[in-house]
Amino acid sequence: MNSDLVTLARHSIALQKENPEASGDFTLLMASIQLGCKFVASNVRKAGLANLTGLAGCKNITGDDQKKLDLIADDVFVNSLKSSGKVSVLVSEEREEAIIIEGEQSGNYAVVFDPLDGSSNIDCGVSIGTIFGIYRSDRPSYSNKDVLRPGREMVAAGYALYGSSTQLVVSYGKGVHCYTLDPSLGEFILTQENIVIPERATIYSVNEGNSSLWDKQTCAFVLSRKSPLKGRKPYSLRYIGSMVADIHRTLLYGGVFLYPRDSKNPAGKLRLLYECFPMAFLIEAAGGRATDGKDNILDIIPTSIHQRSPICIGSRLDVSELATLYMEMD
Ligand code: AHM
Ligand code: MG
Repeated sequence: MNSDLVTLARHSIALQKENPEASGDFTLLMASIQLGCKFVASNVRKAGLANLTGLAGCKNITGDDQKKLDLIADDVFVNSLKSSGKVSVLVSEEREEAIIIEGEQSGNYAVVFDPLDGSSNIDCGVSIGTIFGIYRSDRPSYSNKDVLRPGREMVAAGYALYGSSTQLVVSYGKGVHCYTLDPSLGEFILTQENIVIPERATIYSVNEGNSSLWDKQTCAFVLSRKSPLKGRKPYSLRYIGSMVADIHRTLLYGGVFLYPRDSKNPAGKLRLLYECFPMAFLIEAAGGRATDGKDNILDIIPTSIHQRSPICIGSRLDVSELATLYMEMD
């Protein structure tokens, strides 16, 4: 039995030892994110028992039906992050406007998050997650501008996966680390350090039911995975419909996950700030790549907090092949 437990706090403090500017604020901010994740994990586990499944009866800003757990998760993260005293701007998928925190409760970070991603899967017990990205925000007056910045400027990003176990996957800029919740201790314990994504793998992940609406580059790319050139193996299709679960598999096993633009959704479906950016931040830190077809996802400058983006993300060589198709086919 391992008696030298490396908790997330211990690990992140150790990683920051070389940073002379580290004040401990980031560790406190991460503690508030961990608390939110533990609360959501516990409620996801008992959702069917505690009457937490089903719709709340309202829609969010991007038109999705909100589930009861969407709203509970949102409240828990907002309260936990606000009370940390380390945050000045909060953007949640579930709220139309950014929350600006001024005065004594305010701090030097801005956090963007999707409190419960993949929530259409709650009622059937499929894995769901929380996604977050963190910017530093040192200005004296705080506004949306603190988060309308390229994803590359984030200082950390991560997701919690509420699956067969609860796992928190985080990058503080360099490396990607996985912490697993030990329910008996209530602590996230380091279980994988410096995860590296395979540079190619034979898995593709996309909602192929939309294929009649795709552009020709996406059609050609997906066809090239299923019917590859001689000598290459056809890829397997894996699609859960929960971005966190699909990206977690992609990070560990490699392959490519796509949510492309289509004729009904010309900007794609997934949200840039709190879905695409954090995932691209993690996958790049693990050696992979993320593109919208033309630009690296992390280089896009958002113009609004709920902006959508097409995304192709995963193993470097696979993603590069889609980027090449976009360059070659007009
Ligand atoms: P949500 O934020 O409303 O849960 O929607 C995002 C989810 C992602 O987790 C997932 O990748 C995608 O929507 C699935 O969409 P679709 O059902 O169109 O395949
Ligand atoms: Mg979402």
